Amino acid sequence: MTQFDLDDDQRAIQEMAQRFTADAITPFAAEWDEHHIFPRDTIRAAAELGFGAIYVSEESGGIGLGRLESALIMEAMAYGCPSTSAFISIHNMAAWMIDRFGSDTVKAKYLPDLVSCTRLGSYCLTEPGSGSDAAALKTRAVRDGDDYVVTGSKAFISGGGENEVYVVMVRTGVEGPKGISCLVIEKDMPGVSFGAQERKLGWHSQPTAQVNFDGVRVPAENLVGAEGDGFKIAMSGLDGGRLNIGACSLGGAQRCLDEAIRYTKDRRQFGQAIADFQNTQFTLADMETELQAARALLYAAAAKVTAGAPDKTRFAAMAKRFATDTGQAVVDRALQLHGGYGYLMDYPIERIWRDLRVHRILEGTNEVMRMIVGRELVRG
Ligand code: FAD
Ligand code: 2MC
Repeated sequence: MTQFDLDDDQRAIQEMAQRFTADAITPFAAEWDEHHIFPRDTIRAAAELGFGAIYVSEESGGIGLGRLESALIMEAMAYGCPSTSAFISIHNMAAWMIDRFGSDTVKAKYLPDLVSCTRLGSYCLTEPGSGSDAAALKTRAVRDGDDYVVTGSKAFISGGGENEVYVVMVRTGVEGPKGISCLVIEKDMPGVSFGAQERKLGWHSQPTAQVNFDGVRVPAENLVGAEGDGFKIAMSGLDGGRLNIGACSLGGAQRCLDEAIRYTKDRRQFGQAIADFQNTQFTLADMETELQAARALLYAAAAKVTAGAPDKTRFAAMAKRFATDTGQAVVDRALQLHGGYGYLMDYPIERIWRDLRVHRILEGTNEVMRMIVGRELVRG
């Protein structure tokens, strides 16, 4: 049976993340959402527990854990605030790409500050003209002596304008995936600028902005991996990122299920607790069942990504699609069970509903997830 359960170390990590969330995230999340506060100090406090570099190797200063442990941490933090948890996930993805594929020089230059969250990292793939079709990106980097000169724009960048370190997919060669490379670009390099902060439905505790590069000179030593490896590096980053986003949906949805159980036991209509209606119990039962199913798939996918299994990308895509759709459906039913009160900001449900909505869009839309799975199934 043990293969279907967490081991003692995993439980200890989960409990540490749950305690951190209860103390440092849950009490403040509504205020961060309402006033669009970016909780940089809380993110730095998370880094003191190692959560800024969960699967960065220990040699590079990270805590060197696997993807299941990462999912447990993300799920726990999302119980308090899915938006902040997802932000920390993106930072982890950027740091891991540098650690896994970067030279000793680029690692030494950026990882110590990323591990401690003294500097924060963004992941830059999407452009105004290329979202789902990521390999069509146009931001160009031209080699000139010891530098690359970078020109173009990245859209929707989480942390845009705020973060210090941008892991950017650029075109150094031919059209398509094989002409893409990965470069680390700093906020303060001349020619880097930012669009206005995007005004969003959710994810209010973190900034999102376009990032523009106008002839930015980037030292060639900032290349991560070899020229032409950028698309594969970006995609392998997303194998882990997608698990984490799925985990953030599970954490937010679990919170809403717990809130719904509490609320329906308390709220009385027609002379009885609404928890006593069969409709309520059936709804809660379906929410619990679907969440457990999504969690089981996500943990299985996480184990495959840790192990580098040949089908890891397909499993990460299935898990992301299923966990984010399920999470949204669970939160929506929790809102319904709260009646009109669920629609008010007095309860956390509407915030989590708004935060989880974007998980079905970013890190690859759920249609793209189906494309990844479907085309592999029919491949001869
Ligand atoms: P499109 O690609 O234009 O898609 C529009 C619709 O068409 C979608 O429903 C899509 O599923 C569908 N579609 C497209 N192609 C197909 C197809 N072949 N078959 C069927 N349906 C298809 N990007 C980053 O690089 N870094 C970030 O930090 C980041 N943060 C984000 C934060 C937020 C809040 C948001 C909203 C987005 C963020 N993104 C980020 C961008 C995100 O990854 C993209 O929005 C997403 O990949 C979709 O791209 P698009 O918006 O251009 O939509
Ligand atoms: N790991 C390693 N390599 C991979 C890979 C992965 N997960 N996925 C693809 N590759 C390789 C692939 O093997 C191929 O190499 P080769 O030709 O040597 O075999 C190469 O990359 C090109 O792959 P595809 O042929 O699959 O490329 P295609 O252009 O068909 O697109 C698709 C693939 C649609 C899956 C990809 O463009 C995609 O994931 N789009 C969605 C974009 C996305 O997820 N954006 C998220 C932005 S980040 C964000 O939203 C945040 C909030 C941070």
